[in-house]
Amino acid sequence: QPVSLLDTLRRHKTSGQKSLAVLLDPDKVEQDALIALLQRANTHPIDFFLVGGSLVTDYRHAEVISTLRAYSPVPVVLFPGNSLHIEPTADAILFLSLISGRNPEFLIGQHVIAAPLLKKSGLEVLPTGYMLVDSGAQTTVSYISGTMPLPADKPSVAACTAMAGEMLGLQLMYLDAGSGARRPVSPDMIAAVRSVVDVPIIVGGGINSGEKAYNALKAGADLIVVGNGIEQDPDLLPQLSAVVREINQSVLQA
Ligand code: 1GP
Repeated sequence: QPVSLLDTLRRHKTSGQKSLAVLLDPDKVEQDALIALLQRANTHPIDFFLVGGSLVTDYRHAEVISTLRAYSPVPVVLFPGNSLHIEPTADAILFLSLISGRNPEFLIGQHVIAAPLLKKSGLEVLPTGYMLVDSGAQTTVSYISGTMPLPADKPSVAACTAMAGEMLGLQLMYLDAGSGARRPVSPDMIAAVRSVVDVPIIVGGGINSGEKAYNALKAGADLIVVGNGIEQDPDLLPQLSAVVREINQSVLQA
């Protein structure tokens, strides 16, 4: 029986342990750079890999996942943009309902199409309330999904959205400023969501320094997702990994 990632995330949330996920965009990832990253991850651990994105032009999910499998025991979670992005060789899938938006296609439509495929796939399905947060510029995901992001300076709107998502039965909340966001989700917004829901909180988009990672985790994120930051500067991995480990050490010692 494989370990349930949802159980792991819930357990970590309860004990205050934080995690780091690296997002790999299958369009951009290069084999040599990926292998180098995986070797670095032996000394600077990563807890999860996310594979995907809102717009994928070269469907290389299987190839990327097979490299991950060859070099790393770290669980692989799909981060799909739509119902075409299902790759059964991953461990799990973020089954994202775009609750910050009002486009039925991304709230439930794509899910209906994906459901029978997911049932057969053996993937662990992680029901996730996905909240896009305005980052000052239009992101690919906002354009592709045809939705307006949550206003960045309205933590209470995010909090009510997350509450509703939890009441609807969603098991994780993902606050995303979008890939390459100039401004990450504010600690105030993360804290506002943290104060009203019990489910683990994922935060991503524009986290490109140890300080931003620390601020997100301290505000209440359980799992941070970093894509562009590490892609552009692989030396960021040791810093981010250290931030997560230091918080976890202090939790263990408390
Ligand atoms: C985007 O949350 C992810 O959906 C990661 O964003 O590439 O900016 O780290 P970055």
